[in-house]
Amino acid sequence: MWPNLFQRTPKLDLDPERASQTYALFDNEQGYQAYARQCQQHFSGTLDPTPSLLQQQGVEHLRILNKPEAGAFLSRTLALTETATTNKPQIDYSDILIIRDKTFLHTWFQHIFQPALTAKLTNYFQSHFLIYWYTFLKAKPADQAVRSFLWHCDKGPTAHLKILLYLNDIQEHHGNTIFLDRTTTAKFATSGYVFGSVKKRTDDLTALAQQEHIPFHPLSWEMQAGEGVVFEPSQVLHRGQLPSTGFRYVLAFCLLPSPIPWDHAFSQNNYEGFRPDYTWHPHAKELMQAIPVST
Ligand SMILES: O=C(O)CCC(=O)C(=O)O
Ligand SMILES: [Fe+2]
Repeated sequence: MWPNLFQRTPKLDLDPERASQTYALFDNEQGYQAYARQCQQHFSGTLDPTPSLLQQQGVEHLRILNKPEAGAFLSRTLALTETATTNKPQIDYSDILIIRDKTFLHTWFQHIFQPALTAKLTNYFQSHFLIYWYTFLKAKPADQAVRSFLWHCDKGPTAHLKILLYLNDIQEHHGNTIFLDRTTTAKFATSGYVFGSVKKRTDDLTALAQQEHIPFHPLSWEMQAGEGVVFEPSQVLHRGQLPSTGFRYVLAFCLLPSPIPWDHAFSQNNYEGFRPDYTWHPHAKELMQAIPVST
């Protein structure tokens, strides 16, 4: 088929001020930078001075669980999850699966946050960290990408991370997540693409990259069950790639600095995230108050 040469590229919503305004909102006005510093002051452990790939480029591919463990977690979870709670299916084609068994969750999360991963995250934040929220997503095959499946950064503080743990092999679904590193993203932020309106997101940044002379080298991996990516969602552009041949099961974690280790924060918080609706505390001091820091 001939490409439609007359089709005009949709106009992107560009505003170069928007990225710095968004970072200032969370980091300064909403107190998340001061919160991160406070958490660092509470930390008395040792840190590794060698920068990880995560620190260098804002995204790193990881083996988190071995394949049998990932398979066991997935089948056990699917058996425990009676009903999939449909979350805005018209928006991002994902169901959120609710895991109610808290002992099961805690055991699995301890498996996931092994000492090596915990050390990497601690090195990144230079403090303890906590699970701000987690979500278990079942993305269904669909052909029109929207929202998370278009290039975007997540609004939020600079000091925050996301982990996407893939629980089944890419060969089962052909979905994925694609990233641009922090340096490339900063160039797109200067061009005004980052944090534009959801309606003006695009799945193809090559034309803007060419126009702005931005080297364009997206990063992605052939994700196998048990592999994951950890990334800076507010500082690296990313987009999901919709599954086409089966369900894509991903366990996602949103992580923030913490004055106490993640498992204390998690268990003291009734094995729940700190934001059931996935929004941000209006001010980070409200989060600090919600964390049981023993003095
Ligand atoms: O589903 C994906 O692969 C991307 C999800 C995403 O944008 C996010 O977790 O922030
Ligand atoms: Fe995102």
